[in-house]
Amino acid sequence: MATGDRIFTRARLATLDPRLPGLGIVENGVVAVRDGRILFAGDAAGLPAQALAGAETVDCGGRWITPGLIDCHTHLVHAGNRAREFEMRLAGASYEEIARAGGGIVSSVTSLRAASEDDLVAESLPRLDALVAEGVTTVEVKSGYGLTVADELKMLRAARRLAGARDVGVVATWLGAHATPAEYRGRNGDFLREVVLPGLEAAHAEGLADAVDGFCEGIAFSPDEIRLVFDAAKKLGLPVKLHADQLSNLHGAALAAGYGALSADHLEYTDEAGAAAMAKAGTVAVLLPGAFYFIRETRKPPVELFRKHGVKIALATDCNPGTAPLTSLLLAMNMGATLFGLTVEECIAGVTREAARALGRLGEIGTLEAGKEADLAVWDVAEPAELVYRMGFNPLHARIRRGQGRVPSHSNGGIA
Ligand code: DI6
Ligand code: FE
Repeated sequence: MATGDRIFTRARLATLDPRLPGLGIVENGVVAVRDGRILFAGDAAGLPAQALAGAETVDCGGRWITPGLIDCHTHLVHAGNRAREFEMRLAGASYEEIARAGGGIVSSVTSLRAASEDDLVAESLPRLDALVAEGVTTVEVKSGYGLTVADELKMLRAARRLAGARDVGVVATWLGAHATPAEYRGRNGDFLREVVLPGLEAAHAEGLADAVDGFCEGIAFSPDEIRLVFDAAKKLGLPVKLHADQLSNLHGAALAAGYGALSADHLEYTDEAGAAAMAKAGTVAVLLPGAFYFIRETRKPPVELFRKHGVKIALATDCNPGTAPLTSLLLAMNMGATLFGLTVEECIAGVTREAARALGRLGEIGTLEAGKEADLAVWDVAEPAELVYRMGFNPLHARIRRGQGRVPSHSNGGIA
């Protein structure tokens, strides 16, 4: 047995180990780390004696440890904001009026194109820091506001650089088929042929695309157009995912499942056939309650159907300037519970194990199991439900990424 570098002791674990029921709770837990990976996570009595040799012991004072949180759907890299548009909407302006006044997604595209790669990194870091401060150790970031080959690549390069600027894992997703830019209005076919498909190849060649996404919607791309993008992704060997059935039911969930998609996201209008297809394909339902809340949607995703068919459910922020200016995964969990009726277990699994599954990274992250990356969040909470229950309060005590990170030793007032 190898020697552990660090052993986190006196902890209560929510391991999310799928072999255990519920959250996979271990009351008298320890996590032993070696070379940035979990050597052992479980009951202290089962800690291999050899793991103790030469290892630093970190006393967690009885606090809870979960896997590091994973935000599996964001548009974190963007430029500018749409606060003025929000103000106009509050004053009663319609989406069309805002678009005519130069607002909407077009304004985000204009800002993005004007920004340099350095600007994008600088603008995105405060948003990333907000996520990291809540224990996020992996974040997915999409392109989709550049809508030229050069500007989409610029977004993804900025996304990659975030991983170097902070100790966080970044999964980058090509979302060229997000919106049709003004210069291609009414010519989606040309836009796909001239920008989305060649841009995808360029992103892949530069190692900038871990997955491929699209926005399948009446105001965006049709199912047939999405198929073109997915066929190209498959040829490159890239996994796919889809913004599906957010505002209407174009059967995007079933389309994504037909391609073996990692996830289908939003899903407010998904029907039972869509849920059944997702279950069969193992496609994760990524629910985005922040966008539902912000656009004051009233139709909820069919959580009961997902449960009935055994579709795995993840939760994410959808952090974007138009429909979800949200940088709190803890709040997304609370919204998942209050707005969509998810259980505490579903919410916590949704930002750990199921989020990892939605990124195709479950073999590496998302649970506290031997062999995985030692990404941990240590919480000052008395019970896991508190992570979902509070609004606007951050009980993170420490964040451990690949075994590294300081755990303050101060007392937390008696939780231990
Ligand atoms: N779903 C959305 O709600 C948006 N994009 C997407 O794929 C909104 C994009 C925006 O308005 O900036
Ligand atoms: Fe989105």
